[in-house]
Amino acid sequence: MRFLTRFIIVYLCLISAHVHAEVVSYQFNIDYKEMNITGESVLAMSINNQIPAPTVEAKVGDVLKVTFNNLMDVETSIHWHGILLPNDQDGVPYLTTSPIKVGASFTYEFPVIHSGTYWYHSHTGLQEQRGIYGSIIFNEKQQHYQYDEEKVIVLSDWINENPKQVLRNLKREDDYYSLKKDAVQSWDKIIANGLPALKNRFNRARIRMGAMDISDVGYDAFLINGKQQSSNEDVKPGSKVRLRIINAGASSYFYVDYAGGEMTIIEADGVAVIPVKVDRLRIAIAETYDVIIEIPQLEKAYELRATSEDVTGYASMYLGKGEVVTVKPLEKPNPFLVDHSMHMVSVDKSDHENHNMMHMKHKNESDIKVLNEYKGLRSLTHTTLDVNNPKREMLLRLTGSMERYVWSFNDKTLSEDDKILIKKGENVRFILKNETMMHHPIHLHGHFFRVLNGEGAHSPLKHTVNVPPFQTVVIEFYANEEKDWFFHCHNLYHMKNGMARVVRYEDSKPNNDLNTLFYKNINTNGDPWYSFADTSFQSNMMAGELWSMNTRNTFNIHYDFNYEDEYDVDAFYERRMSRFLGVFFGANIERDSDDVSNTIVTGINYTLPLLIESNLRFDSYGKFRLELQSDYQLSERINFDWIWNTDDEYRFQIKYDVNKKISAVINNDSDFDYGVGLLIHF
Ligand SMILES: [Cu+2]
Repeated sequence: MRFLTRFIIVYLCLISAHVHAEVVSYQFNIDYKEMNITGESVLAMSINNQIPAPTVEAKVGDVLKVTFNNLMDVETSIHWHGILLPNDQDGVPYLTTSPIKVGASFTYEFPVIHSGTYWYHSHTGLQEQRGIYGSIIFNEKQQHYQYDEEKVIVLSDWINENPKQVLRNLKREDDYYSLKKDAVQSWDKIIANGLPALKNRFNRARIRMGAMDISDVGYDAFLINGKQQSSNEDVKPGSKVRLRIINAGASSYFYVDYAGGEMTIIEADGVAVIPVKVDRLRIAIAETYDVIIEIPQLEKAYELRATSEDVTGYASMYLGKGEVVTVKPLEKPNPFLVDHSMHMVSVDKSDHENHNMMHMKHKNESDIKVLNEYKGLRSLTHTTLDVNNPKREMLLRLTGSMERYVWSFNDKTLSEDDKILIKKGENVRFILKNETMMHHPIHLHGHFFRVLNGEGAHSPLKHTVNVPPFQTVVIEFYANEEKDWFFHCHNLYHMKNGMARVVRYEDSKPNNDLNTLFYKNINTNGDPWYSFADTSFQSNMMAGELWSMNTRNTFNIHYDFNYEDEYDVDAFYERRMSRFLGVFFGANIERDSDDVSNTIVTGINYTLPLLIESNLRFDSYGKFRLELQSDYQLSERINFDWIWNTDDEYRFQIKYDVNKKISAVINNDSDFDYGVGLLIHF
């Protein structure tokens, strides 16, 4: 009886709590917006005509109700990044939630059950790069931090080019943006960096690794709250300001520096941590950090600067008024003296020990404190999982490379392997082993996981974790949800190119047509083709290449023609078996003076150490031929390539890139002799 009474009281309380929950509503329009950030007018995407979108703010206990009207002529969606919410409100189009169709409205509604700084963004195509992102503040019922005011700091990256074109460029050429970023790793610079750099490059080539990649895209600007430069004159000297820093960049990591002193981290990914002071904050894509800064007593304008990790640009916000106090600019990382796991190969032993490139310092600021991959980041509360739960452990290798611009888990893209099955009630542990040269910010929807960073019971809870090149990060979480949750690299271009999975609770499969459509779409459209062409007009010949590729297949047509009656045409289909091995078959038509030969050919392409491409082929006349080729970037714009085969045919070519569309070439070919001309890239 007593139990029943208590039960009824609790039940009534729950009802009244629900009845009294305040509904916080927003009405937003998603539409195109003409933007001009760097002198070029660009059709971007905005929410309520703003980039970033307006802040969504509510407090724990509220019900959030946000309606979006899609005024664009393409469908869209909104994902609530880092928020715990019902599966059908998560906003991954088709997987969990209906897309917001053209001309339609959609209302997301969910209870706010935890506090923190988060963000929302489109999960459709590459729209996030175009501007559909905004901040979320969920306030606690009772504030327990001490500060005078707070500011939201949304970091993002901006490119004038259409993101679809960006993706195509990355598919075409692994270092497409290096010229734009002033980061071409050419031999003249390697030599200028001396013996350690030469050795380093040789060692990399020996294990078939190309130049170091820090970032994929060459951006036109980096933004704080949509601006390259801004100021906040109203902050008071001596006051404490809470900054809610969100990295909404599509593919940029940032360093945040503050000219007024240290920053005290109080929350990471919206979760309270034991306060830790840093001089510089490094923030991976899609993470959030809350820090408290002090505005010095002296009335001046103190710079808060977000520098992209590749140090190709930055955005500044000035806090306070008066004389400007700037941040000491970061030095560009030297890619020539960093090995494949981003360790310094410099001869200076003290530098060599522990500092990876991300913490390369200005020579006289050697005591700068930056959190090194979450070491020293400690949750305020114990986060240990119940040891009695059944356990599931999975190795997820982060795989892929810049060469074909394919990114994957365990060598398989989302379209090749779509699900990771787990069960409710398990302690799930993912071992994330990065086998690539790039950082990957890995994000799980609808959950917080512990990052096993050596802090034991205080391991921090996060929704996004950075996994550095050639390093392993272990995460674990208690599986207390249901249905399907997206799990992916938050570098937008990596996600789009395969580094994604669905974490499915196998005991509660979603059962609706929408979800079925998601998997159908992956199968039919999940591996798009990209087509390219090169053609050259030279004094001695015309040559060209047309190719189409997706994750594992390539169709290639190659031709040479000497303006008389000699030509050579190859048409091949190649299947990529691994990063280094491809198997092909096709046909060759060759005409020398008056002799025409048609041959069926098959063979393998294999990348040899020192990055020499070998092609071993066997033709219908029973003849073998081995062909070798390679190329070297001599200077920023000059490239040398050679090709030689066992029929003693050869070609040497020097190419000067006028721009990304046109190169001037000069070559010597065993069949066509010397020539000069132009090479055009389509
Ligand atoms: Cu990635």
